[in-house]
Amino acid sequence: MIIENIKSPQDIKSLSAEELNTLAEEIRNIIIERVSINGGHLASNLGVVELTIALHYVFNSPEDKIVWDVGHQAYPHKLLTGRFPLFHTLRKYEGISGFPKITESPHDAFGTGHSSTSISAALGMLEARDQKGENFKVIAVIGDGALTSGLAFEGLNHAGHLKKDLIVILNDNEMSISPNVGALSSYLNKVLTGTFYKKFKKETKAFLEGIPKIGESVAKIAEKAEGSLKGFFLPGGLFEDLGFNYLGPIDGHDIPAIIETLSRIKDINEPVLVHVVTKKGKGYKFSEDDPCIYHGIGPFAVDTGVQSEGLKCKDAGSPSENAHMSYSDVFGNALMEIASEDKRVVAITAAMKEGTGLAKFAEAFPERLYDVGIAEPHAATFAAGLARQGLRPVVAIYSTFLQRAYDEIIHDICLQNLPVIFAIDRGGIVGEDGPTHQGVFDISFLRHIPNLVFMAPKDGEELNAMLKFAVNHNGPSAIRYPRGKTCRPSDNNNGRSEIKLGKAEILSEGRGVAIIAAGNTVAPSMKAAELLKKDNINACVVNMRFIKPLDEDLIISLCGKVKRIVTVEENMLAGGFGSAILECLNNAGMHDVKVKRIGIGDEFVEHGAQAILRKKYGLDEEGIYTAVVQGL
Ligand SMILES: Cc1ncc(C[n+]2csc(CCOP(=O)(O)OP(=O)(O)O)c2C)c(N)n1
Repeated sequence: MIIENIKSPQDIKSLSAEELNTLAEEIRNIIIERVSINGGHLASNLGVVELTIALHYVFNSPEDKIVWDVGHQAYPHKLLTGRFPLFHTLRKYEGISGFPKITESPHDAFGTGHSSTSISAALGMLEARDQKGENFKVIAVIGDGALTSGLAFEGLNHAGHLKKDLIVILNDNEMSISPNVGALSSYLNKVLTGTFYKKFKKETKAFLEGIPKIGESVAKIAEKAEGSLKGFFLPGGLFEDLGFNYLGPIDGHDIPAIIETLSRIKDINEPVLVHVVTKKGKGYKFSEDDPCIYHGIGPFAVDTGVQSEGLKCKDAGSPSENAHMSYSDVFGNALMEIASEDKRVVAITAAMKEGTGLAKFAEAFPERLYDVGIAEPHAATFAAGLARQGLRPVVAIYSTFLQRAYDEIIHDICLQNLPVIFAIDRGGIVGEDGPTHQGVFDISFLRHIPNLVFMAPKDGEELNAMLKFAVNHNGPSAIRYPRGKTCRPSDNNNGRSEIKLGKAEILSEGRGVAIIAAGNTVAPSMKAAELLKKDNINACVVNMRFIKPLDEDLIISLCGKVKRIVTVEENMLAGGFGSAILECLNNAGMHDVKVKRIGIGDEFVEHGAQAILRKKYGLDEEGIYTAVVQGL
């Protein structure tokens, strides 16, 4: 195989066009095979195989910096930059990451996982280069989905002003995770269908001829290529108005065509945007047919395309089947039920309709579902506007992406006490996606905001009840739940008391020690209590339910019965839920009770299976058991 001899991108520069195509085929097969075993991002990677080969052929990484946006499409890049021998460890604990990571390879110019950072980061690198008098190129590769974010536009705006030689490759596959949405997407579509072609053709030629030295020859190539490459050069008025020279659209699966284009724009000393058209999921029938389902997936059978856990999005059951459904699906079903009775309820997603369990809601209430694109800050303030006028917006968002909307939550929603509901999915340890995606900060960054009511359900039934509570609460609220399946009610002693503002529930009575948990740490705490019983230790287990307001009465009343409290949270210890308990005890002058907090210390949580990571941080039943026993 050619790939076996590619130790660095230098090794592809001597390959013939035919060999480059064979290499593309090999890379595609390796990715399909590996993702079918390890899970990961499939469709986005299959779409950029040829583009990645061409980029590495033309530019000299790591001197030249290729900055991937989101980074979920960096598998071909990893394979071309010396990581083929390690590729079997993709996304495994202590293996290679599913995203670019600067500590993993000098070829990973910038770490990422959240979208729309590439243009800003690339521009910063260029500016640093010039400040230091260095000499290299910087290329930002951004998808049409990632381009919907305000951050990307802030970068474009600044780039147009600085007029550096930034190269932006727009990888347009007309898809975000689901089909891309919004006015920008329609604009790109118009460009693709050639609406503007005739009108601007002359001007484009004039622009190309205006490029010093190489301009004339580029214009000739453009003319020659026009027939075969379907409109080789078309102007993108929007980008030109922002100060970019626009080239494209070009076929992103035609390696010689991309190489030729990149070689010619490489030395232009102004911002250039190259519009590359690719097919998401390219080269694997199932992902070409349904790039949404094969965007990010668990293990699957290559010949049938069927995932071990059944395909997502389409198989959510009814609310009564909550046990062993995913939290996302429980949420989606519960919201449908609530929305059918309460016309005020609308749902908002930031390009994550499927992931957050809103696909069925979108089908049932298309006019009440807003997909705002990858625009979390806008999602929050848009919700504030809806709430201000009497609606009950439910913003479903992953914990990690909610980080983007911090100021909007404080300034636009909580300060005005507006009834926006945040359904915070993937709160806690998410696993293989790693440190960019772990949802371990939300308790710390939300629990100090005045007016916000903040809940965490112990299981699917409780999520359902909390959502109903939140919709009827006259102020902002947030419900945090984890990635994965819900547990059985029996895992939590069948606890099912009514949700009351700021009230916890005791699931297991005991003396001497109390384990206080919130959300998905309740079930392992109950299991730990079972283990403790075998040692004749009867621990009291509290399901806190409300991280804010905290049930201070209950905590203080516990102090009469216990000398030790263990708190358990899938969050940073700093400013987390255990800290809230400490503050409560301190305020009440309860200095005799010892508190042991289990959670994440001052470090980022690396990638790996959820179970491995929970064990590492002592968040599983053995860890909780040990923390109790060691303190006695
Ligand atoms: C801030 C943020 N919000 C949401 C996501 C989740 N997400 C990952 S990839 C993606 C779609 C990206 O679409 P595009 O940039 O067009 O890339 P493609 O997958 O189509 O190649 C989304 C919404 C994210 N990574 N970061």
